[in-house]
Amino acid sequence: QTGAFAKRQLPDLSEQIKAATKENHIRAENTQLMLSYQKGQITLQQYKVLLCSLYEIYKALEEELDRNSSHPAVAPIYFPHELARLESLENDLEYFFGQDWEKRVIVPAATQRYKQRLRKIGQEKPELLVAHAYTRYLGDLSGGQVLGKITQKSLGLSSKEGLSFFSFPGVSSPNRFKQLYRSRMNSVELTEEEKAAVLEEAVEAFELNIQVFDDLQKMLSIAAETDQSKSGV
Ligand code: 1FH
Repeated sequence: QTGAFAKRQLPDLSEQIKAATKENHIRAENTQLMLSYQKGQITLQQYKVLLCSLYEIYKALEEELDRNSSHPAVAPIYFPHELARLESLENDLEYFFGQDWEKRVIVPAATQRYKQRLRKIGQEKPELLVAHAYTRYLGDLSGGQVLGKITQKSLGLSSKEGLSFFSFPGVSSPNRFKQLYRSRMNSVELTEEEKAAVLEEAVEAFELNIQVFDDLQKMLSIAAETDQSKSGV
């Protein structure tokens, strides 16, 4: 088929990573926590524990991105001004938990594992950070925008208070920014071996997210049972 001089066009990383994680994305959307979320059944308690986990995850992700910001596989996808979520999460946590929010952050085991994975990669294989940054940031710029509106409505929040996680003041068009981000991902120079490892890590990143959602769900149902027994039901 291909002529001797025709160079076979290899698919871009952005296309490969999307295809590689397609099934995991469907599974994530179908975790129990997210199904009730999408139906607008999120409670304040659920949202608060989700914020706690997101805080721990973004703290690790963004500290590792910052530390590796001049690494050749990180520099092209390093957009702290446009994307950084840590400060907005801190603001939201303070809004919901008050001044002493730091003492009240509780996360399940899956969140600890996710965090540890990010730390390890930041220290040992920074070229894999792109997989994690892609999974979180492009997700937040996609489905996250819908989730923001659902959250506001479900919790009956009037202004944007407690919802800064969902807003990206530095991104005027999420779609155009996603295009830019994809082109930057595609400009990262990776060996075939490294590229395969990035794809594998993206699948892992989705799995870690799914485990966090499942763990949060479990944590919340245990809390609900305890409340019931306390009230003698
Ligand atoms: Fe998503 N996502 N996502 N998503 N998502 C889209 C694109 C991405 C939802 C809808 C969409 C998660 C969750 C949810 C990514 C990661 C993650 C798009 C746009 C939509 C509509 C598709 C397109 O452009 O073709 C909904 C709804 C979700 C919750 C109910 C979680 C699992 C994220 C990972 C942590 C990524 C990386 C993309 C970009 C794909 C691309 O390459 O273009 C979600 C599930 C959120 C469970 C919270 C909890």
